Amino acid sequence: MANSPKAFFSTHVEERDPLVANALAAERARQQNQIELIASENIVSRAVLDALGHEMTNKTLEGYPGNRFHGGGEFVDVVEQAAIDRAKELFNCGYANVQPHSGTQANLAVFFLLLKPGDKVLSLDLAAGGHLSHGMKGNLSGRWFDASNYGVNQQNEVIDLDEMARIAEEVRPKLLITGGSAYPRELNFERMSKIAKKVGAYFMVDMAHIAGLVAAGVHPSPFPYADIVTCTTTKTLRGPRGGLILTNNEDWYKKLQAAVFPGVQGSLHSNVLAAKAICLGEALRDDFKVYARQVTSNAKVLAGTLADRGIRIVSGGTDTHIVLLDLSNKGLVGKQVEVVLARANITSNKNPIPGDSPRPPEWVGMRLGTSAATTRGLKEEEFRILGNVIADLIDAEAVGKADDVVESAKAKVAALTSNFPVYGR
Ligand code: DSN
Repeated sequence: MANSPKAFFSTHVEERDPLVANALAAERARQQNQIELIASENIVSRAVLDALGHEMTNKTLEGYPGNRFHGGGEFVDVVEQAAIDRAKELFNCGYANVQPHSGTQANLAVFFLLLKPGDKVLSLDLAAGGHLSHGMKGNLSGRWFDASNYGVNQQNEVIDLDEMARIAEEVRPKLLITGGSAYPRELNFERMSKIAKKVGAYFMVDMAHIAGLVAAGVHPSPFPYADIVTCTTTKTLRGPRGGLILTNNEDWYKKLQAAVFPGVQGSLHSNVLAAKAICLGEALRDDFKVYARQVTSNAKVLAGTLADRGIRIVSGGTDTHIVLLDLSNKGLVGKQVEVVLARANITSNKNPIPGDSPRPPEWVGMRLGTSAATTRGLKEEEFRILGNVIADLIDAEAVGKADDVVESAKAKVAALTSNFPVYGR
């Protein structure tokens, strides 16, 4: 392989690095041939991919638009400012920081802003759908801060707000957090903000999973109730990997800039800021509202179809894109079902459910999400088919007869994937 600059700038990955090229090609085919039901995933637009693969990735910058530590930032300023303006318009708030490299980084910046090591936080239990960056012991948030949890009511599996209020009185946290990664129901931000206020806590909403639903008005907005809001741009919002921080508290604007940079991050990811601007622009369009309504409608159909087939849905249903299954009455654990669904080209993940074992191999939960398949164009009819395919596989796996149904399940999935191609394939 020639080493001249000309060759360096013109040789594509297939020639330069066949190992990586093969993996990229295989991943492209996997995404085309599998139905993606992992709730945190989605499929970004071609325009977002254009930005992620753009030369803007070469630009190193620290600081904020118009006030950088390096020269040559004028075009990154354009995209970062567009992302800020669009995030503020989309979520109807006064401040947006669009630089966090992930949702966890965004949460860390909020901790950096509001807390000192040892301060108390109160967040949703991981098994009830919370997130590891809200105080899990293995995460910095749990190592450096004193975290307690609230959970869901044992009967209806919905967040027990009276219990949350009682625990908040007992713990007296400095920060009350809601949101997470596997809670399928609508969050009552108004009541939670009152609970926080009563005990003198700041109220933070991590809307990582539901940001797209909030943007489209399909889920209530955390504003005006939350003091501070974080999210990823990845999930229902359908953008690149990255985070956002939003607030209406003017006293925090300057401190938040410093909390992200240099508080918890160094230089920004220029090309990702361009991709964030694009996805936020897309989310302002009317067709995004149509997509978000379809996401929740599809989730209701999926939950209903599975319930009709005797599979227990945690909390009895869903208000979001998430459908959480309890496989215990089938005598199965989540991992078994994840594997059998994968054999039929359906991608999913095992997940704890409220009260589940702390050991992942013993989790009896399975989390499904409808965003990515909805982006492909699947509607209620296709989700009914998919629900029945999933139920067939679960029922067969429960009696050790998965081999009998995998091929027919795979054929039904193949019909869906070829009727609903991604990226024009
Ligand atoms: N929090 C993880 C999830 O929900 O799958 C990754 O975003």
